[in-house]
Amino acid sequence: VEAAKRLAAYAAVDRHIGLEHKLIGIGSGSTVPYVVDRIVQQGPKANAGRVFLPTGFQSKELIIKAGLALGDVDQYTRLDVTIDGADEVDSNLNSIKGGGACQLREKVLADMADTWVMVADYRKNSEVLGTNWKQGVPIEVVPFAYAQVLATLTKQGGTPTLRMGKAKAGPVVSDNGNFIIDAVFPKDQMLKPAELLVRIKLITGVVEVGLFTDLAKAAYFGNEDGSVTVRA
Ligand code: DER
Repeated sequence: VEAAKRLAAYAAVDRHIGLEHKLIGIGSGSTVPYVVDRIVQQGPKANAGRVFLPTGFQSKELIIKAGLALGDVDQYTRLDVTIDGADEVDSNLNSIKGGGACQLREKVLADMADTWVMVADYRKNSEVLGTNWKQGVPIEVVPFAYAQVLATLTKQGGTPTLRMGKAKAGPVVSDNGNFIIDAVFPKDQMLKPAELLVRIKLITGVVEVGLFTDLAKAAYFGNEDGSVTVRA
């Protein structure tokens, strides 16, 4: 799987990050480290004058450790390119994101980018969302409202659970100080992710939803046989 992640990341960087691209968003998760590796391989001359914006703590550490210039998101309202991972991508380039609890800042940097591209291994390549990713749609909520949001999601046909820490007692807390609810929905709702996104986003207390619709220019999937599938 790691080789497949690397294949996707390298193909996306080689195609979408040229010398003219100076403002670059870096996503979160276990595939984007290969994106950063490939950017570093372009060499110091290519990276001089570039600025890299992170989508969370892990992403920021990646940029710093790679010796790339870290940008302050307050100083920019647009980016040339953002490359990010995904938990699952459907045939229309809609995706479930937030497995790493980073979807709020990830969506900010996706919105800012002229080009937003996803990179993933073959496990994420689906026809319909929810086919392979069984953990549900990650939803960032303010802690004050999580019980009400759980109840409303249930009323709307979802099966929601508050995401609890593994190496931490109590709930996972996002980089923004919020909780994450993972909600599984029936297939008929997952077939229309843009409508589902709006329904969830309108629930009081919801900060952001891990459904990325009508945002991606392309998705790159590394395959076990060493090939790369590009959906654009
Ligand atoms: O949270 C996210 O959306 C991240 O991009 C992440 O879930 C991507 O998954 P990966 O670790 O398989 O790249």
